[in-house]
Amino acid sequence: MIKTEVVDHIAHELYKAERDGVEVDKFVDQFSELDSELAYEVQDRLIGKKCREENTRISGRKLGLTSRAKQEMMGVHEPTYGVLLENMQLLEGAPISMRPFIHAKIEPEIAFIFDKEVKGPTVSVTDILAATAYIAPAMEIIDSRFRNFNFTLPDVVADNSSSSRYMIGEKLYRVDNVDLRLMGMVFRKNGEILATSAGASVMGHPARAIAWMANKLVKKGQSIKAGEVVLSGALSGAATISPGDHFSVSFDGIGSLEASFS
Ligand code: OOG
Repeated sequence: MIKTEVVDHIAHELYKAERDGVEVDKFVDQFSELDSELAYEVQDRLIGKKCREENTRISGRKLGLTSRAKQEMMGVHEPTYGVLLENMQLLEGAPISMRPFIHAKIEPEIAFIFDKEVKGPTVSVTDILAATAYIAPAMEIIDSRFRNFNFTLPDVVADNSSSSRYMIGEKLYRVDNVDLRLMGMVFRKNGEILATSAGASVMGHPARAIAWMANKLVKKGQSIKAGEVVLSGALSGAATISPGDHFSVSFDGIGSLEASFS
Protein backbone atom coordinates (compact mmCIF):
# COMPACT_ATOMS: atom_id res chain seq x y z
CA MET A 1 0.00 0.00 0.00
CA ILE A 2 1.21 3.51 -0.67
CA LYS A 3 1.42 5.88 2.31
CA THR A 4 -1.86 7.71 1.72
CA GLU A 5 -3.66 4.36 1.54
CA VAL A 6 -2.11 3.31 4.85
CA VAL A 7 -3.21 6.60 6.43
CA ASP A 8 -6.77 6.19 5.07
CA HIS A 9 -6.96 2.55 6.10
CA ILE A 10 -5.83 3.05 9.71
CA ALA A 11 -8.01 6.15 10.16
CA HIS A 12 -11.02 4.21 8.89
CA GLU A 13 -10.34 1.19 11.16
CA LEU A 14 -9.99 3.45 14.22
CA TYR A 15 -13.14 5.36 13.28
CA LYS A 16 -15.13 2.10 13.00
CA ALA A 17 -13.67 0.71 16.23
CA GLU A 18 -14.92 3.73 18.18
CA ARG A 19 -18.28 3.86 16.41
CA ASP A 20 -18.96 0.14 16.93
CA GLY A 21 -17.34 -0.07 20.39
CA VAL A 22 -14.87 -2.82 19.43
CA GLU A 23 -11.14 -3.21 20.04
CA VAL A 24 -8.49 -3.45 17.33
CA ASP A 25 -4.92 -4.78 17.36
CA LYS A 26 -1.87 -2.53 17.20
CA PHE A 27 -1.10 -1.27 13.71
CA VAL A 28 2.70 -1.10 14.05
CA ASP A 29 2.85 -4.90 13.67
CA GLN A 30 1.02 -4.71 10.35
CA PHE A 31 2.48 -1.47 8.92
CA SER A 32 6.21 -1.11 9.57
CA GLU A 33 6.14 2.36 8.01
CA LEU A 34 3.90 3.66 10.84
CA ASP A 35 6.15 6.07 12.74
CA SER A 36 4.94 8.95 14.86
CA GLU A 37 5.03 11.44 11.96
CA LEU A 38 2.77 9.25 9.80
CA ALA A 39 0.64 8.58 12.89
CA TYR A 40 -0.12 12.31 13.28
CA GLU A 41 -1.29 12.25 9.64
CA VAL A 42 -3.63 9.38 10.56
CA GLN A 43 -4.85 11.42 13.54
CA ASP A 44 -5.62 14.42 11.29
CA ARG A 45 -7.45 12.14 8.83
CA LEU A 46 -9.45 10.56 11.66
CA ILE A 47 -10.43 13.95 13.10
CA GLY A 48 -11.51 15.20 9.66
CA LYS A 49 -13.69 12.11 9.25
CA LYS A 50 -15.23 12.47 12.73
CA CYS A 51 -16.02 16.16 12.12
CA ARG A 52 -17.82 15.29 8.87
CA GLU A 53 -19.63 12.14 9.99
CA GLU A 54 -20.60 13.39 13.46
CA ASN A 55 -21.26 16.96 12.37
CA THR A 56 -19.01 18.41 15.06
CA ARG A 57 -16.07 20.81 15.34
CA ILE A 58 -12.70 21.11 17.04
CA SER A 59 -13.02 22.58 20.55
CA GLY A 60 -9.41 22.23 21.62
CA ARG A 61 -6.50 19.90 22.22
CA LYS A 62 -5.24 17.42 24.76
CA LEU A 63 -1.87 16.22 25.95
CA GLY A 64 -1.21 12.59 26.75
CA LEU A 65 1.51 10.75 28.64
CA THR A 66 2.95 13.95 30.14
CA SER A 67 3.46 12.54 33.66
CA ARG A 68 5.82 9.79 34.76
CA ALA A 69 2.88 7.99 36.39
CA LYS A 70 1.12 7.72 33.02
CA GLN A 71 4.26 6.92 31.01
CA GLU A 72 5.13 4.06 33.35
CA MET A 73 1.57 2.79 33.41
CA MET A 74 1.41 2.58 29.59
CA GLY A 75 5.06 1.77 28.80
CA VAL A 76 5.29 4.74 26.40
CA HIS A 77 7.92 7.24 27.46
CA GLU A 78 7.16 10.26 25.28
CA PRO A 79 4.26 12.71 25.44
CA THR A 80 1.62 12.84 22.72
CA TYR A 81 -1.15 15.21 21.77
CA GLY A 82 -4.62 14.88 20.31
CA VAL A 83 -7.71 16.85 19.37
CA LEU A 84 -10.86 17.56 21.42
CA LEU A 85 -14.17 17.86 19.60
CA GLU A 86 -17.31 19.67 20.72
CA ASN A 87 -19.27 16.42 20.93
CA MET A 88 -16.75 14.95 23.40
CA GLN A 89 -17.64 17.44 26.15
CA LEU A 90 -19.80 16.24 29.04
CA LEU A 91 -21.48 18.48 31.58
CA GLU A 92 -21.09 18.02 35.32
CA GLY A 93 -24.17 16.60 37.02
CA ALA A 94 -25.97 14.00 34.91
CA PRO A 95 -24.67 10.41 35.35
CA ILE A 96 -22.48 9.29 32.47
CA SER A 97 -23.62 6.10 30.74
CA MET A 98 -20.88 3.47 30.25
CA ARG A 99 -22.70 2.12 27.20
CA PRO A 100 -20.72 3.93 24.44
CA PHE A 101 -17.33 2.91 25.82
CA ILE A 102 -15.05 -0.07 25.10
CA HIS A 103 -13.09 -0.08 28.39
CA ALA A 104 -12.99 3.55 29.51
CA LYS A 105 -10.71 4.95 32.20
CA ILE A 106 -10.76 8.36 33.87
CA GLU A 107 -7.93 10.79 34.62
CA PRO A 108 -7.54 14.02 36.63
CA GLU A 109 -6.28 17.00 34.62
CA ILE A 110 -5.94 20.78 34.57
CA ALA A 111 -7.79 22.55 31.72
CA PHE A 112 -6.47 25.77 30.17
CA ILE A 113 -8.84 28.05 28.24
CA PHE A 114 -7.09 30.32 25.76
CA ASP A 115 -8.11 33.82 24.74
CA LYS A 116 -5.17 34.40 22.36
CA GLU A 117 -3.70 32.31 19.60
CA VAL A 118 -0.44 30.50 20.42
CA LYS A 119 1.80 29.58 17.53
CA GLY A 120 5.25 27.86 17.68
CA PRO A 121 8.14 27.38 17.19
CA THR A 122 9.49 29.25 20.24
CA VAL A 123 6.59 29.11 22.68
CA SER A 124 7.60 29.17 26.38
CA VAL A 125 5.75 28.58 29.66
CA THR A 126 5.37 32.37 29.99
CA ASP A 127 3.79 32.60 26.52
CA ILE A 128 1.28 29.91 27.45
CA LEU A 129 0.36 31.66 30.72
CA ALA A 130 0.04 35.03 28.95
CA ALA A 131 -2.40 33.55 26.41
CA THR A 132 -4.47 31.67 29.02
CA ALA A 133 -7.70 33.34 30.10
CA TYR A 134 -8.66 30.74 32.72
CA ILE A 135 -7.81 27.39 34.22
CA ALA A 136 -10.22 24.88 35.76
CA PRO A 137 -10.24 21.35 37.16
CA ALA A 138 -10.97 18.75 34.49
CA MET A 139 -11.38 15.03 34.01
CA GLU A 140 -10.75 13.14 30.81
CA ILE A 141 -12.35 9.83 29.93
CA ILE A 142 -9.91 7.90 27.76
CA ASP A 143 -11.01 4.82 25.83
CA SER A 144 -8.17 3.39 23.74
CA ARG A 145 -9.43 1.57 20.68
CA PHE A 146 -6.56 -0.93 21.16
CA ARG A 147 -7.07 -4.31 22.77
CA ASN A 148 -6.32 -4.05 26.53
CA PHE A 149 -4.92 -0.50 26.08
CA ASN A 150 -1.88 -2.20 24.52
CA PHE A 151 -0.17 0.22 22.11
CA THR A 152 3.09 1.82 21.01
CA LEU A 153 3.71 5.56 20.55
CA PRO A 154 2.62 5.65 16.86
CA ASP A 155 -0.49 3.57 17.60
CA VAL A 156 -1.70 5.85 20.40
CA VAL A 157 -0.94 8.98 18.34
CA ALA A 158 -3.02 7.60 15.43
CA ASP A 159 -5.83 6.85 17.92
CA ASN A 160 -6.03 10.54 18.87
CA SER A 161 -4.20 9.82 22.14
CA SER A 162 -7.05 7.59 23.41
CA SER A 163 -9.39 10.57 23.80
CA SER A 164 -13.09 9.92 24.28
CA ARG A 165 -14.87 12.50 26.50
CA TYR A 166 -13.94 15.39 28.78
CA MET A 167 -15.46 17.51 31.53
CA ILE A 168 -14.37 20.94 32.75
CA GLY A 169 -15.38 22.60 36.04
CA GLU A 170 -17.88 25.38 35.44
CA LYS A 171 -16.15 27.82 37.76
CA LEU A 172 -13.10 29.22 36.01
CA TYR A 173 -10.02 30.66 37.73
CA ARG A 174 -7.40 33.21 36.70
CA VAL A 175 -4.02 31.66 36.17
CA ASP A 176 -2.03 34.46 37.85
CA ASN A 177 -3.30 33.66 41.35
CA VAL A 178 -1.83 30.15 41.59
CA ASP A 179 1.54 28.45 41.34
CA LEU A 180 0.67 25.63 38.96
CA ARG A 181 3.77 23.63 39.86
CA LEU A 182 2.89 23.45 43.54
CA MET A 183 -0.86 23.16 43.13
CA GLY A 184 -1.84 20.01 45.05
CA MET A 185 -4.37 17.51 43.71
CA VAL A 186 -6.46 14.76 45.32
CA PHE A 187 -8.22 12.22 43.07
CA ARG A 188 -10.94 10.08 44.69
CA LYS A 189 -12.99 7.06 43.65
CA ASN A 190 -16.12 6.35 45.67
CA GLY A 191 -14.80 8.58 48.46
CA GLU A 192 -11.43 6.84 48.76
CA ILE A 193 -8.20 8.54 47.76
CA LEU A 194 -6.79 6.93 44.61
CA ALA A 195 -3.92 9.35 44.02
CA THR A 196 -2.39 12.59 45.25
CA SER A 197 -0.16 14.73 43.06
CA ALA A 198 0.83 18.29 42.16
CA GLY A 199 0.99 20.30 38.95
CA ALA A 200 4.74 19.70 38.61
CA SER A 201 4.04 16.02 37.86
CA VAL A 202 3.13 17.18 34.33
CA MET A 203 6.55 17.86 32.75
CA GLY A 204 7.61 20.09 35.67
CA HIS A 205 4.82 22.60 34.88
CA PRO A 206 1.54 21.87 33.06
CA ALA A 207 2.11 24.91 30.81
CA ARG A 208 5.41 23.35 29.69
CA ALA A 209 3.48 20.42 28.23
CA ILE A 210 1.26 22.84 26.30
CA ALA A 211 4.28 24.82 25.08
CA TRP A 212 5.82 21.53 23.87
CA MET A 213 2.65 20.82 21.90
CA ALA A 214 2.44 24.33 20.39
CA ASN A 215 6.02 23.96 19.18
CA LYS A 216 5.15 20.63 17.55
CA LEU A 217 1.88 21.85 16.00
CA VAL A 218 3.58 24.58 14.00
CA LYS A 219 5.35 21.92 11.92
CA LYS A 220 1.95 21.01 10.52
CA GLY A 221 0.93 24.66 10.14
CA GLN A 222 -1.36 24.38 13.18
CA SER A 223 -1.70 26.43 16.37
CA ILE A 224 -3.75 26.73 19.55
CA LYS A 225 -6.62 29.08 18.68
CA ALA A 226 -8.30 31.71 20.87
CA GLY A 227 -11.33 30.13 22.53
CA GLU A 228 -9.87 26.62 22.56
CA VAL A 229 -9.48 24.47 25.65
CA VAL A 230 -6.36 22.39 26.25
CA LEU A 231 -6.16 19.50 28.73
CA SER A 232 -2.56 19.43 29.92
CA GLY A 233 -2.37 15.68 30.71
CA ALA A 234 -3.14 13.39 33.62
CA LEU A 235 -1.42 14.16 36.94
CA SER A 236 -1.69 10.53 38.06
CA GLY A 237 -2.44 7.09 36.65
CA ALA A 238 -5.84 6.49 35.04
CA ALA A 239 -8.61 4.76 37.01
CA THR A 240 -10.84 1.97 35.71
CA ILE A 241 -14.58 2.73 35.78
CA SER A 242 -17.57 0.52 36.59
CA PRO A 243 -21.23 1.52 36.46
CA GLY A 244 -22.16 3.19 39.77
CA ASP A 245 -18.69 4.63 40.37
CA HIS A 246 -18.23 8.21 41.50
CA PHE A 247 -15.01 10.17 40.97
CA SER A 248 -13.86 13.56 42.19
CA VAL A 249 -10.78 15.65 41.62
CA SER A 250 -9.89 18.53 43.98
CA PHE A 251 -7.14 21.05 43.41
CA ASP A 252 -5.63 23.57 45.79
CA GLY A 253 -7.03 26.99 44.84
CA ILE A 254 -9.20 26.03 41.86
CA GLY A 255 -11.93 23.86 43.39
CA SER A 256 -13.14 20.44 42.40
CA LEU A 257 -15.12 18.48 39.84
CA GLU A 258 -17.26 15.33 40.17
CA ALA A 259 -18.28 12.56 37.78
CA SER A 260 -20.78 9.72 38.30
CA PHE A 261 -21.25 6.72 36.02
CA SER A 262 -24.29 4.58 35.35
C1 OOG B 1 -2.94 7.53 26.38
C2 OOG B 1 -3.50 8.88 26.72
C3 OOG B 1 -3.04 9.32 28.08
C4 OOG B 1 -2.83 11.36 29.59
O1 OOG B 1 -3.34 12.39 30.02
O2 OOG B 1 -1.78 10.90 30.02
C5 OOG B 1 -3.56 10.66 28.49
C6 OOG B 1 -3.47 6.43 27.23
O3 OOG B 1 -3.02 6.25 28.36
O4 OOG B 1 -4.34 5.68 26.76
O5 OOG B 1 -4.53 11.17 28.00
